[in-house]
Amino acid sequence: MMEDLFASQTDNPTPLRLGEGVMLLPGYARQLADDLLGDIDLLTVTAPFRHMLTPGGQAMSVAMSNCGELGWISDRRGYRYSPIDPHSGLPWPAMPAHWRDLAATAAQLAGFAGFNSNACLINRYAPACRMGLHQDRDERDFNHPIVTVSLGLPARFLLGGMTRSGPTSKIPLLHGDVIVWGGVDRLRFHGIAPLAEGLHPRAGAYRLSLTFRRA
Ligand code: MD3
Ligand code: FE
Repeated sequence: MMEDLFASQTDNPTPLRLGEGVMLLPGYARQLADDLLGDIDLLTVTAPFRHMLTPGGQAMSVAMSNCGELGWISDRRGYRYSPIDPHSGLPWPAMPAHWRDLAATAAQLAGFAGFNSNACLINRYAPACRMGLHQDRDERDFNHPIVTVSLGLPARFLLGGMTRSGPTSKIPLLHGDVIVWGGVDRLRFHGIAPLAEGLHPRAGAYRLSLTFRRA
């Protein structure tokens, strides 16, 4: 009985509105999570996780890879999207069709019909890894939403406002949670608090996030 309740919640979660353009779909990707983690293992044979350099020359604590037509990269020359993985000199691996479909369906549930992502940044957090407050503004058209899937260890997501200073709210993100960010909230400052130690039954000592974008 309880299992049925949870199953239906996962299939058809009640979207929680966290802001005018921010929708949390709790557990929406939970049933796909094992497949997604297996796909990540395959994709990162071709495009291994690496610690990119900030423009200031510091290695990021989060390890990153990408799939899709374009991948987000950072180095001393700045932040940008590239069709080529600078590590291998090869195109990024293709985005699995079911990944793109998951992002499009989640966006639609949140009220953004027709989201056709062409870039997926794969972030891997080990304990103590963090992502400082920033805006995502390397994309061409901020009218497209961003869809994030969280896998593995739980994280505390920090949601700020339109400036770097000012209060942030902390939102727990759990294995299988999906968030859609768009509209007036697309350019909000956001980050991830330092990851707590832990072991996840499927993902081990990591949190992985998939961030789908129209670059
Ligand atoms: C909130 N990643 O890759 S979710 C990033 O979980 C990034 O790995 C975090 O921030 C992670 O850039 C946070 C993604 C996210 C993306 C865009 C947003 C959150 C957002 C835009 C506005 C508000
Ligand atoms: Fe971001």
